[in-house]
Amino acid sequence: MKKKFLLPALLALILCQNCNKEDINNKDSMLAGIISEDPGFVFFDFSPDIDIPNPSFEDDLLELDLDINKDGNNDLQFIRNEEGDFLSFSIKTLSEDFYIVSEEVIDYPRILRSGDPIDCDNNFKSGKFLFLYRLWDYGLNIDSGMWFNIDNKYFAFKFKSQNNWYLGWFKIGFVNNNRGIRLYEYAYMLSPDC
Ligand SMILES: [Ca+2]
Ligand SMILES: [Ca+2]
Repeated sequence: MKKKFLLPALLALILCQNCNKEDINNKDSMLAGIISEDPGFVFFDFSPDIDIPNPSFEDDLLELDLDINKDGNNDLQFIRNEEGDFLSFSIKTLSEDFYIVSEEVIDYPRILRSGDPIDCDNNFKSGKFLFLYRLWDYGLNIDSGMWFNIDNKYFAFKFKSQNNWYLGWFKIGFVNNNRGIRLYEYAYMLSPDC
């Protein structure tokens, strides 16, 4: 009788050698832009999307604090800074338990496309990160940053809450000829081994 169960078990073992580390069911990873039915998965859609600056507000909205996990403490700050001939967009983590996946050498949020894997071993950092800046100086146009003309892509984050780790993605874009940032939606999921 026991032999009957041995073969399927062996097969499962062999198949699992090929288990994809990027599989959405793997608790240590998730995929940018992909919505899961996992019970530990939270999805939040801005509807309507939020633009910074925002013409529907009386004052131009230049900074926006977000409480990603709705625990009463803000986690992320989006910043639009325009002074004279200088315009920049950046993002800041507001808690020491909140991290963003950054490029290795310079602190730009890494650009992810839909379906790109987000893993615990990505280059997570806290602090302030630049999306892009534009400077008009002495008749020269100086552009820097990796997020120019990106109309909808993702950056990844992780945070710790009540001793649990969560991995997440955030969908944003730069609109109006790179003069505005648009926030679309975000998601996160429980990822115990981060
Ligand atoms: Ca929070
Ligand atoms: Ca939206």
